[in-house]
Amino acid sequence: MRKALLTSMAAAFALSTAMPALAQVEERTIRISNGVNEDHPVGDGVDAFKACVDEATDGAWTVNAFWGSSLGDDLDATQQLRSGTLEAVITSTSPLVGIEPALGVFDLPFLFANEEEADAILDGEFGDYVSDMMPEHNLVNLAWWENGFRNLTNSVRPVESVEDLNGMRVRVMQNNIFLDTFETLGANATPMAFGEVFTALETGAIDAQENPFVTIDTSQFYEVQDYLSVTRHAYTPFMFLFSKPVWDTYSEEEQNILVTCAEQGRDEQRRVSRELSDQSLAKLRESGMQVNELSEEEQERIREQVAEVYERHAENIGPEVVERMQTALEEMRNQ
Ligand code: KDG
Repeated sequence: MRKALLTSMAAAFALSTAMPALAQVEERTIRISNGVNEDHPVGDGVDAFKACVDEATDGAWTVNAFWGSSLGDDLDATQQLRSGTLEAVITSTSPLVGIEPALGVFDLPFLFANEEEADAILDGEFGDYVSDMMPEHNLVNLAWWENGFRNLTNSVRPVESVEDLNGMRVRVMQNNIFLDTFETLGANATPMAFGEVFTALETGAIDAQENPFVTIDTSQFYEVQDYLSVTRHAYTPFMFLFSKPVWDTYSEEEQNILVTCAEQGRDEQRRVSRELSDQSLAKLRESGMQVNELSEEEQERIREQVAEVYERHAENIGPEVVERMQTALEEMRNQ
């Protein structure tokens, strides 16, 4: 529904921009909350979004991005969108499962094999299916951006086998599936907002955390972590969420500018995220972190141990949601 509506709107927008008059827009200010820092690839995506909006509105809109959870963490900022007191947030899906349980499907361990699968699912029918669930929560998902494949860092020991996780105090996002996954692997998992992680690692309140290389790099976790184990145990998407109470005050033409420019920002953000990932890994090595890749057999042992997580959480995520995801993945892999 959403895609068909927007496709027709995009055609109308393209036609309108072919006309001599610029899009008819009001003066607007859009504040975007981010938990990551500005030098994260999300910063490049926001710059591309801003440039697109500036051109489409001839400077009528002002876009102000806020970094490092300065307007609140993912969940706090998202609640502000729902009440219409903040325009936008770029957030992981994981902390939002209390608002929409279906988002938990993305937290199932080892769901995607690579970025190509993630893009195909998120930008295809399944991504629209999940995005269409957001308006009932007073939210509009403008586009899927990339957080990325998650890897484990810690300050205790190299994690070369599942047993090395025993008793390790691992911070996880505020999400029962991540909590269950790491508890199942023998760790002592602690849910925590992203903005608190650096200090908790620095003070020794926790031993470990897990995030993509570019986040470990741009949040300077290498300053307070000694070991990095390449696990790629989950792929987290970002949602570029917009407040529906604010969205409803925008004209169709203005709404289409938001979506078109968020998708342009997405393409740039994903490009930079993938380009920087290897550079960030090299920087983490240079910073003195001891990096290890888990062997294939160890990765298989972890996959087997966490397979039960799917059964335990399918009911809460929604059996139809899990089934649609698995069907979409099977169809893509069998092409
Ligand atoms: O801006 C996003 C961050 O707030 C957070 O979602 C990043 O992956 C993340 C985490 O570990 O919380």
